[in-house]
Amino acid sequence: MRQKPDVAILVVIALAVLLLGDFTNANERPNILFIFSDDHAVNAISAYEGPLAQAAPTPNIDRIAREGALFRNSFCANSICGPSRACILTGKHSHKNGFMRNTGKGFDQSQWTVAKSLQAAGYQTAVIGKWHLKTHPVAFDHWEIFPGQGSYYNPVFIQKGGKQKQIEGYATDLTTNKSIDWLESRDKSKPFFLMCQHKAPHRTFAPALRHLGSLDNVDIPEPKTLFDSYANRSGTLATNEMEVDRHLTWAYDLKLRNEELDGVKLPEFRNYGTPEYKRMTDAQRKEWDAHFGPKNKEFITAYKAGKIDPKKLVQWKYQRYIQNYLECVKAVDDSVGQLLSYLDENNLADNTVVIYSSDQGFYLGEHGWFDKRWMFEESFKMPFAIRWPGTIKPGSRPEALIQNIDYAPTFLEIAGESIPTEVQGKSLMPILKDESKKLRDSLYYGYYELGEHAVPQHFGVRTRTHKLFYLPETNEWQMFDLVNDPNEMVSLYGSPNHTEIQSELKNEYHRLRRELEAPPYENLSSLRKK
Ligand code: SGN
Ligand code: CA
Repeated sequence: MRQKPDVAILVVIALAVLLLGDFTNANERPNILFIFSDDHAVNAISAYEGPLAQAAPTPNIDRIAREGALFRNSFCANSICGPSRACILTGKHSHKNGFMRNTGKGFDQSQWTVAKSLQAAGYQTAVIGKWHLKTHPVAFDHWEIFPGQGSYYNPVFIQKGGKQKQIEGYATDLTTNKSIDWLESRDKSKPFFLMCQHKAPHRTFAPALRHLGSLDNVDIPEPKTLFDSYANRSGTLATNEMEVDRHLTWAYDLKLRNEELDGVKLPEFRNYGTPEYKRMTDAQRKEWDAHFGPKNKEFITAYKAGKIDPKKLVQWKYQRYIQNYLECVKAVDDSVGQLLSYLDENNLADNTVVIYSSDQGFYLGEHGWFDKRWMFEESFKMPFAIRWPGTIKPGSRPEALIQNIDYAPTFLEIAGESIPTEVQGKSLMPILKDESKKLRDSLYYGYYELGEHAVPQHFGVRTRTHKLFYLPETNEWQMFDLVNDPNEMVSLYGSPNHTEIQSELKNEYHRLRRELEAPPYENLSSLRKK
């Protein structure tokens, strides 16, 4: 009889230990803050020390790189928005997660995602900002997303439950503030997984009012390939509709409205409208006009006087484009600064893994282009900076080839969860612990889009030193030596001096396609008829 109370006490103690153990464990599991932007090229991040680093520093993104690791060989699996996001959520290539193009059907929410695993493991999950997967987020305790591409000025947010609400302000700032509000109001007994996803610096490149003019007196260098003739590569390059010269539209992209033309007929004029200008409040529009008005007048006067020859015109367009783009980046960098400060002030910095990335790269005038899609370096590369105090050595610069399909398994390993066998990516954990480690020798790429900007479908392989890709529509192969021709100006495919590397790359391409279970090339004519 005397034993009973002892047993009860033991049970209570055991339960307390178990509960406490669980609780401590939950608190110890690292938080994951994933800060993600849209179309932010590595060349526009100063930590990457590219040609624009001096003109447009990004001190806050650079802080993540300084205090953690910066991956120079980080790539997407498919250089376009929705597909990149689907690769991130599923850890799988586009042909496996089904979201192969922006123009396809919505993301299949019945499949496994990293958010589902993290939520089930007790993480509080949230996504705020650009989503672009058509079907609403699943496995996020909180979400507030832009419909489709979203807008820069006074954007509409769709809130969990489907209600839409327009909010006055600038999209990047609103996305940041909402992220911080959520961090404040979350259940603090649980670890968190927050995806803070900006619209910027995506087209139409509309900067925040506070950044207008901030680059006026800065010399922004032109890329070496701004006047690329597209010789020595597939003829399809010359027919892409993403040239700074011919396809950036005057009012929409370059902020020179019809009303300001003063009777001048500008070349390549297409009326795309002025959606952001129309969205502005009177007060916002006044500040916008005070900035662009006099500059536009000066340009039109010079143009009328015949002072702007075709070459100068491209240079003017490039400057106008890049200024706006880089000014959009400034607000993204501010956002990173605010989020890092929030972590510092709330004693969260030590136990939060912070990532900065963007859905794909972007052409900042290289090859005469804007936009993305191609497997060429500028759009294939994704920025990837990651900080995790105590695990990642500050200032790490891993050389490993990584891809967006690796993020999901990495997040799972950070959270101590197992990685489903269907996941095609690999956890970055070995590299986070030791920057000299590598995951693979080659990467597979597949681009499936059919229309906009007229970039053809292509599929390829990239190694540390070379790249090979195939264009089914024209039945062409392209091959580049990335060491001797880093700007990818001459395809070596078919060159008698490179037969050995060519067959090695082809074998590797076919091996990857088999390993990843890539489907046969699509029948494009029947797809286009649909
Ligand atoms: C929009 C843009 C394109 C851009 C695609 C894809 N046109 O359609 O220029 O390539 O998005 O971008 S716009 O007139 O709407 O600005 S993505 O990042 O969402 O994939
Ligand atoms: Ca994008």
